[in-house]
Order: sequence, then C-alpha cells, then structure tokens
Amino acid sequence: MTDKKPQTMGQQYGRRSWAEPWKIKMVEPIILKTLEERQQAIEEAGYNTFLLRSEDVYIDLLTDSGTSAMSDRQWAGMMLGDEAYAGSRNFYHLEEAIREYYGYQHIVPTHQGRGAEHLISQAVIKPGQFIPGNMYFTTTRLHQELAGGTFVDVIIDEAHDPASTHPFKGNIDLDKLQELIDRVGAEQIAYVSLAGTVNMAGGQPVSMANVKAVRALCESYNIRVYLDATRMAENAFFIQEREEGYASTPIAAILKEFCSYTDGAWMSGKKDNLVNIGGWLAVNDEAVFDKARNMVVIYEGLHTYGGMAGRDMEALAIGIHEMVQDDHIASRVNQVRYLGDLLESWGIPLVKPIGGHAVFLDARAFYPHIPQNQFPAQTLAAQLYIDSGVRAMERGVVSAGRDPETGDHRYPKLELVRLTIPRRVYTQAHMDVTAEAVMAVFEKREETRGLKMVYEPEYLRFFQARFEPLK
Ligand code: P61
Repeated sequence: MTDKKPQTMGQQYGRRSWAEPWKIKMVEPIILKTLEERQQAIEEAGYNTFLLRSEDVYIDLLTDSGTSAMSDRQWAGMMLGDEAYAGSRNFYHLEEAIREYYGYQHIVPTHQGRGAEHLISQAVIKPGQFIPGNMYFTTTRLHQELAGGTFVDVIIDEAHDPASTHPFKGNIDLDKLQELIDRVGAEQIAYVSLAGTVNMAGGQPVSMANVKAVRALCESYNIRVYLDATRMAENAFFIQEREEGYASTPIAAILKEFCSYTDGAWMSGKKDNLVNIGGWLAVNDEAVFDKARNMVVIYEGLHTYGGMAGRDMEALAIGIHEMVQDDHIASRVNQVRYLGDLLESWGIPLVKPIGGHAVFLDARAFYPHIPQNQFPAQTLAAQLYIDSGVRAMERGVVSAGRDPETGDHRYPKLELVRLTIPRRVYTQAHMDVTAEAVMAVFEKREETRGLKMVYEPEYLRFFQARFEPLK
C-alpha cells in the first residue's frame, strides 16, 4: 500500500471527469473462458478472430459494426414498424432524417453498407475507369473492382505512417489527385471516393478545408465526389475539435456542411447510425438515383425497404437523430481516446493520433522479428484473444488481399490490429481490462512466433482464412 490517494481519471489529467450521457437499462452477461478453453477455441477458429464463436469471447472489440446498444427510443421505434411491402411509413421517416441531417435528396435503402457500395459502383463506374480515394476499404474497393474500375490511393503520405500526428490524416493529397487526372484524363475518372474518418488509416479524419478543395478541383473537371459517410459524425467531431472556426459549431451543422461539398453518399447504418443492421445510398443526381433505384429491386428489395424491415428503418431514422447530439459523439470518441492514451503512455506502439472508432496497434513495431508474410497483425489478434478473451481484428496484409493483376499479396505499409469500440456498450472498466491484456501480450512479444496461411478464400479472404502457428 502506498499512502497516495487514488485519483479519478479526470484528476490524473488535471481536469474534471466526464461521463457518458446515458445510463444502462438492460444488460447482457459475458463470461471469461479459461485459458485452456481459449487456446482450443482459437485453434478451432484457425487463428482467425472472425471464426471464433461470440460466446467464447469476453470483451468483443472485433468491430463497431452493428454492435451498438440501441436507445430506449430506438427500441420503442421498433414497435412502430410498418411492415407493408410498399410505401412503409418508416421509409419516409428515414428519408426525412437523411434529408435533414445529411442534406441529400434521393434515398435508396439497402440491407447494409456493401449493398449501397454495390449499387453506386454499378451505377456510375464504366469498365476501365479509375476511382481515386483516401485509402482503400475492403468491401468498397472490391465493389469498385467488380464494376470494372481500378482504385487509386490518393491519401496524404502521413496516413501511411503510424507515428505521424497530422490532425487530418484522412485528407486527400490534391497533387496526387491532379497527377492522376493529368495521366488518365478526367473522363476516365468515375468519381472521387472520399471516406469520413478513414477506417484502414486508423479512423483518421478529413478536414473541411480538404473536402472544399477536393470539391473545387473536381468541379473544374466535372468529376463527381461521393462520400463513404459510414463514420462521418465522428469525422465532424474531429473538425469541431481541431479545425479553426468550428469549435462552437454543432456536430449536426458540421456534418451537413461537409456533405454539401459532395454529390451523394453510401452508408453502413451499422456504425454512426446506431443500429444493428441497415444501410443506404443517397444522391442528388436524378439519373444516378434512377439507376440505383432500378437496381435495388434486383439485389436488395423494393425501393422503399431495400432489405430492411420497417422497424429497422424506424430505429435507423431515430439513430441518425441521436448520432448528431454533441454529448453523444464527444463521449463516444473520448472513450476510444481513453483506451488509446492509456496504451500510448505505457509505450505500446499504435497509430497516432487516436482515431474515432478504434485504437489501432502497430503490429510491425510490436513484433519487429515477424516478417509481414508471417502475418504479424493476425498473430497479435490471436495472442490477445488467448491471453484475455479480448477479440480484435487484423488490418494488415491479410485484409489487403491479393493484387488482381499479379496475384501477389498486397503488402500495405500499415500492419495493424484494431481494438474497435462498440457504441454505448462497454464501460471504462472494460477499457482498463483491455489495456492490461495488451500490455501482457506486449511483455511476451519476443517469444511470439508468426503464422502460416493454410486456407485462403478468393474474395475478402480475411473473413474466412485459416492459419497455423509456425514452429
Ligand atoms: C468494420 F473486416 N465496416 O469496420 P457493411 N465502409 C466502411 C466500413 O467500415 C464498412 C463498410 C463500408 C466494418 C464491417 C466489415 O473488411 C471488413 O455494413 C468505411 O459492413 O456492409 C464496414 O459496410 C461496409 C469488417 C466490413 C471487415 C469489411 O468492421
């Protein structure tokens, strides 16, 4: 025992503490399996955390996708589902919410984000065209490729450097974009694919100044800008926090201004929008809307439900309203930062600055002795599960997949493990337990060996690939 008085987290940082703007009304028990059980579970899962059963997981930081806790209002909304095949009242509520908060005119509901990615890619990409964007996302790029397009990364160089503390690491490099336009010609560019808080870069934001500049450049060549709005509310928080002139602008106003510089957006409602399932595409151009609305009936469902039940659309509409509340988004991002700051202060290598939805561990720096073709990030995610039952996600060479032309692994500069924080689900104590688990794995790093891949599916291999430990 020391005679030092324990301190709250706020006191440790010399400020008043903050707390989440909600209280818990319903709980779901979780249990920690024994070490032997966890070892067996990860072996049966082929050392792939996507293949674990959720009941074998203690703290589930695989993803923030579809894992949010809904509010009592959203659950009440579920009871107001109008399950008519056509013209459900909940669709019109959703349409109103998207028009009000994002500002786009025409809405096509989809079962989740990749449904919307499919529609926009098929509607606007002509085979042979290029799609510049601020770093790839797995499903987004695959849909662009399946439509005959080629994704080109035009994000600023800082995004590929885990140690860079640039405040807007999601920004597009205008010189790279200009160079592509000069090289292939504006008519060969299908659109600019701009994502808010870039997932694969570590949840890093785009500044308002950058989207304005991208808009101006694209306008001069008549190139459209489409937004991956999946985590755009979190992006708005970083603008409010870091960009001059926005400190007292509400999140809702920042979001709407940002979207006004784009021609439309696709959305996984399973993140910012605080629902367990759902997505949408929204555009201003009537011709694009017409194509997408025609296609949705083939692949998703009628254009007034697109794969969602009426009750899901109601919860989604309410979730959009809740997501832009300033106290909600501040507590969400600050919980992620709490975990990140703790780990950083202990010297754990991670992506800086801490992003909006997750803490990304730098597996290359964690395991400098494991070469990238022995999957350091996959190894780290498996080790973390074995140590503590905490489930994380690989975001490195396995996620990057193979180059469709050469068939070789794509070796991304970032070899990361994502500790993704579901919204309104875990407490500060869960963050503390997680941080200690990462530390325990870090202390054992030198004796840890890599993996070899023994099964590899053709598309989005990281979901189902299997591995074995190297001897
Ligand atoms: C995630 F391992 N994200 O982050 P859907 N855009 C963006 C996303 O983050 C996103 C989608 C589009 C997930 C789920 C997931 O490689 C993976 O609703 C920025 O999931 O279809 C999804 O939205 C697609 C996990 C997706 C992955 C792909 O955990």
